[in-house]
Amino acid sequence: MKTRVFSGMQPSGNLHIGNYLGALRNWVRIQHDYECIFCIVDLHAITLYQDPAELRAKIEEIAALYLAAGIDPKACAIMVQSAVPAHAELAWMLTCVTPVGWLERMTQYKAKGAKQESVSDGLLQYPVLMAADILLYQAGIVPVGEDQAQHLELTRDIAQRFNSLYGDTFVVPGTSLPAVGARVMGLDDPTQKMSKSAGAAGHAVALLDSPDKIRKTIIRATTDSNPAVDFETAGAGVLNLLTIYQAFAGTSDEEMKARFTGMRYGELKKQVTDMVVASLGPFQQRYREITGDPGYLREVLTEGAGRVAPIANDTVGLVKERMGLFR
Ligand code: ATP
Ligand code: LTN
Repeated sequence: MKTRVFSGMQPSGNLHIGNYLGALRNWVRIQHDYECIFCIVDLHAITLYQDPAELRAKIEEIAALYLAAGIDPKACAIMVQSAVPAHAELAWMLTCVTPVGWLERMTQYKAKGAKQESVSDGLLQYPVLMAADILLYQAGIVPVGEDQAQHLELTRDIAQRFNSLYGDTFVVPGTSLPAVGARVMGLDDPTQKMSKSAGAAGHAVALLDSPDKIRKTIIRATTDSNPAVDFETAGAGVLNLLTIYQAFAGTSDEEMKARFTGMRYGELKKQVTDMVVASLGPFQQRYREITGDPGYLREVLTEGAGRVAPIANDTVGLVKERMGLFR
């Protein structure tokens, strides 16, 4: 049997090049090597308030972006988390084997919680639901960006704790990070990771931004006080621009040095812009084609949920058996 892969994104904002380079692109690369499930994690999105009408529209937008990036719905299941109730059911069972202290230590919880006046219990439980997503399908590999590495470590801890309390039940999953682009930084502030929910103009390049908007965002990107590119002393902003170029172009480290050493920042930004615009063009064209047929999107999501539900239900059945719950 092929190893199973599971990953997901929250329908909580506009997908950006960090989401693409850190995760989505790698899903496309590995989709034929494994049995893949790609999820739109709407239950995660509501850990922070979402406008209901916007959330519903975003769910379909993310599905269309998965397809536009090249995910093949015949080879992979594309599904919405809330369409398979077993995600929430398993999350509760895992909550009961997870010490609160493990959750309070999560950096995402601390960062997102600090921005809220009042923090929902859901925000604290967020990584347990993520563990449920993965363990429900006995996934062996989880391709994500670097910011999710801590949550995956917690998933492994939860799986191991459950296995030792109740007997071998869950596959303990591995993390898969890309070599280049695992952590794309904000263009306005290269000390912060590029994030969907950051919101400030000039922070991110969204996958659906027009060429003109992309150009304006990259031209304004924070650099440093050097006059030109020097790989030894470059600040985080310049390194981030170089990473974005390298990730899209697939250039080796040596080629990057040969091409960019001594280049003035105006020219660097122009080359990065051209690379990003050229890479996103075909992607945006496919997105327009896909969204022209909303019936097709719904079909893909219904079929995806139908395909994975029996796997999810089997796991919940097994967990109920192991824990002594009523069957
Ligand atoms: P939010 O700001 O709403 O938390 P986000 O931009 O962090 O959103 P997620 O939906 O949380 O996006 O992440 C989806 C995937 O994209 C995850 O695998 C995550 O690791 C990856 N990812 C997110 N931001 C970046 C980034 N700046 N660089 C590389 N990968 C990223
Ligand atoms: N927390 C993840 C999204 C997510 C996920 C998952 C990723 C929810 N469930 C399961 C991989 C596997 C994030 O990117 N913010």
